[in-house]
Amino acid sequence: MFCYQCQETARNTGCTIQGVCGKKATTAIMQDLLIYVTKGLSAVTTQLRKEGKSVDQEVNHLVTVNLFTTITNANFDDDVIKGRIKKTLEVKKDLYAQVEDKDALVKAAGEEITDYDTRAKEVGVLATENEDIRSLRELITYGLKGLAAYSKHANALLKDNEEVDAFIQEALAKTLDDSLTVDDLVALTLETGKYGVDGMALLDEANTSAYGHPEITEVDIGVRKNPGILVSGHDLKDLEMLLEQTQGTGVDVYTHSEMLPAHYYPFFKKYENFAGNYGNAWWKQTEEFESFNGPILMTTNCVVPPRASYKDRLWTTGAAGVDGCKHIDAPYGETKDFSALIEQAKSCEAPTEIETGKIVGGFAHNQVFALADQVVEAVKSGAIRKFVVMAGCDGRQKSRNYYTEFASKLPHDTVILTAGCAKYKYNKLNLGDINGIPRVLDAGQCNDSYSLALIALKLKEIFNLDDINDLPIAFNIAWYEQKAVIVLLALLYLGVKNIHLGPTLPAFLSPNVANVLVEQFGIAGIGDVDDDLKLLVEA
Ligand code: FSO
Ligand code: SF4
Repeated sequence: MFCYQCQETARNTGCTIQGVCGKKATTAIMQDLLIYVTKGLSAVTTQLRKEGKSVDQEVNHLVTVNLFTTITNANFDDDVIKGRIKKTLEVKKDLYAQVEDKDALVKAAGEEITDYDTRAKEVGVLATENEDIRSLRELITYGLKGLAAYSKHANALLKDNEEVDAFIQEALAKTLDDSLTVDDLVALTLETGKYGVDGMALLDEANTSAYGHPEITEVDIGVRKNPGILVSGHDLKDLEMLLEQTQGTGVDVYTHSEMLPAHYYPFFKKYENFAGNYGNAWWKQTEEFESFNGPILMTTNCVVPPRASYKDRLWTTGAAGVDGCKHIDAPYGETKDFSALIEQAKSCEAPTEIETGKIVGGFAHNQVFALADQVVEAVKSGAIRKFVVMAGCDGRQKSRNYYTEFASKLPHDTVILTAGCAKYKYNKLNLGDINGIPRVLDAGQCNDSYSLALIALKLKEIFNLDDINDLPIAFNIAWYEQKAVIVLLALLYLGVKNIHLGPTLPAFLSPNVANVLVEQFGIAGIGDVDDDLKLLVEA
């Protein structure tokens, strides 16, 4: 196996024996094959569109779920992945027969595969020999995985954007096209960022039209006395279905990690058993799931292979999967039946309290626009000197303590804008407020980085600036997996320069590709906290 798609890849070069994330080699190579056949299918659908034929929404959904399944910490179940390969090959074969100009297609489009193990070992990342082409192909593929995940969440709320799907497929097909040069692929990378913005906008629209606009909300981080169910991941539709089905059962529902921002949506506030948030970012789950005592529902990536002590309490849905854990699903638009999970909850003890207090969030675009006068006044008076975007991911590595230290040492006239699970590195530090504006403004999940971009664009308009980079905003972003890649590409597309990215730069960037990012966009790594504070705040 060879996988280097996330920030925790072994020795920051690549996982080759098994994943640091717990992914086995057998799973890794099947994921490679799933990506390969999905690219083949995408070549077919792209050609069909060129020939003026339409592609079913079901095929679009097959592509996005396939990509999502291979995101870091999403799916550890080999049988599920093999099933998806089989299904993809079947759909591809049918559609291939409809292509008129078969000569226009790459090999993968018409390829029939029966011996999965053999072929899987031939089609991985290292199959591309030129390291710059490989680097760009992977950068694009990872961005598309993130975009597919966001699309899938919108799809669950019955919102689709055919243009985004068509782009995902076209770009996937292009990563198998040997005629594309480094320059072509750099251009495709930026175009991926453009569709990243569109994909996040689609999800934002889907979430806010279903659940209202996030608003300032205090979230309890303690526990109640009833048995509970813990919901993790990003899928708000799953949460809604679970909350509906737990009414009157005596079972409380808690959010975990990236599900915390669900509390900010007005819609969910009507559920009295929607208790609070339990625990921290994804990587602490092995301890926190143990002490939660009740069932846990993983709605997306963010799964750490479970300990035996709670494995029978871990359930998955959607693209998430763990060998030996129960999985609940239903087609888009239909209700998932969570009754077995709720039954299990009733027999469990209430959660063990691990923290007490409250955290505040809900600063997505609508809420911040409502506070615009106050914010602009604070900037004009000098009460706020600078905003620092510290969105992104949290992770296991000790080097991420940098972000806690950076946040706590930031001068008192600075405000942190955040989204994603990176916030758990500093959202319980009580950093205070500036004239009533909290110093940590949490917009929501990683996809709500879109809100941060809208806020920046709004400020640019208010201050009448030509360039987003003239705003008093610095970017110090933490990344871990492929959703962060699409967020980064989206920011680059929007013209944001001088983003600091850590705790390490991606291993999949070859020196030449990294240079392009440094020279064209001013991307930089992180350094010493005090030096970076000077660089980012004083400048
Ligand atoms: Fe991932 Fe990052 Fe959203 Fe976290 S991009 S790691 S769990 O912020 O959340 O999916
Ligand atoms: Fe390694 Fe990350 Fe790939 Fe897991 S997802 S195998 S940790 S590079």
